[in-house]
Amino acid sequence: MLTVYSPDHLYQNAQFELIDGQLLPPVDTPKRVEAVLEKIEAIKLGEVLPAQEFGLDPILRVHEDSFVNFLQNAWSDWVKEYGEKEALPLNWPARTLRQDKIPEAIDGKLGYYSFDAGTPITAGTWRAAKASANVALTAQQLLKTGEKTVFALCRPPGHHAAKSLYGGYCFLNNAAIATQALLDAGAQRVGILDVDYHHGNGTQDIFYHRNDVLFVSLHADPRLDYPFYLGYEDETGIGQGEGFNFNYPLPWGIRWPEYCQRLKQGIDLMINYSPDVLVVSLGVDTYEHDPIAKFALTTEDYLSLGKMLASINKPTLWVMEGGYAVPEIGNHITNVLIGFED
Ligand code: Q9C
Ligand code: ZN
Repeated sequence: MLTVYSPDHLYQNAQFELIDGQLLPPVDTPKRVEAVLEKIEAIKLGEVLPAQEFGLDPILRVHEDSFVNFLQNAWSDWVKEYGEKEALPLNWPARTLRQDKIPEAIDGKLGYYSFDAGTPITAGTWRAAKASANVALTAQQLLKTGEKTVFALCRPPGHHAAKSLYGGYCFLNNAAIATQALLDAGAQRVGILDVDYHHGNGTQDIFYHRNDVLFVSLHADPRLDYPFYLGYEDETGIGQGEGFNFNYPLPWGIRWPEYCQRLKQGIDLMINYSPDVLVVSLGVDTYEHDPIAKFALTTEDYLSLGKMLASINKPTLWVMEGGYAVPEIGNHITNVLIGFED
């Protein structure tokens, strides 16, 4: 299997992250992707190709202009006020506050365009986020030119980023940008299967009103876990998109036998939809020893997961999302990809 990789992810390298009431070393570290790359090279999974530059157009097909503009300028605006410290929001336009005014001050803008304080903007954030989108777009292009399956080794991840919201370590929604590019190039239907531990709130939101994308997500129950405010079972799409969104909220501690049953249901929905292309938001934070998550999949289970997704039998674009057990992350990602190809 081909992999697409960009070293520019190294530019997202925060000093601190606000997590569980403390400023701690970040959970989303550059080591995650470097460990996956090393494993891919060690087992000779296939060629590793660099990302091509696609410019802003495919990004603006998914994200709002003003949001992209904000991401490009946030660091320099922040530095003018506060110096070179991580930019983190402290205020949000919650419930009864106004949603229709975009503040001029950077503090106001950070809150307006974010939904958590755990996603630091740094000097290199925009460069890394853009490169990550280019990784997914390059993989998408390879698929269009006849590859059956390609792995986009994206970082920062993307599935929490909505049209004009960042959070959950995500700035640009790589899977959504690649999906839209596939549709713009002539695909009629794209299926997105999100197996990251966390609900793909950004991806769901982007395609919620549309019937040209089927979104299926398995994730921790939002009653108990991040991102908390989306990902319930009764979110089934709106308007033309009704019936094209499926959420499977799962309990903490879930093991493979039960997980596999729900995954099978999601796969059956996908087979029934018969997409031209399958996009997989691949997070391996479902691992039993993941430092920020509470499912209980084992290293071997990822082989089975990959094998199961092969039964959908469609051209498949893999987009890397979460997974924070750095010593094992390479095994888990490659197990999925090997299971799929076997
Ligand atoms: N108590 C992805 O996996 N919150 N993002 C962690 C832990 C943020 C995860 C809090 C989790 C974001 C792409
Ligand atoms: Zn996750």
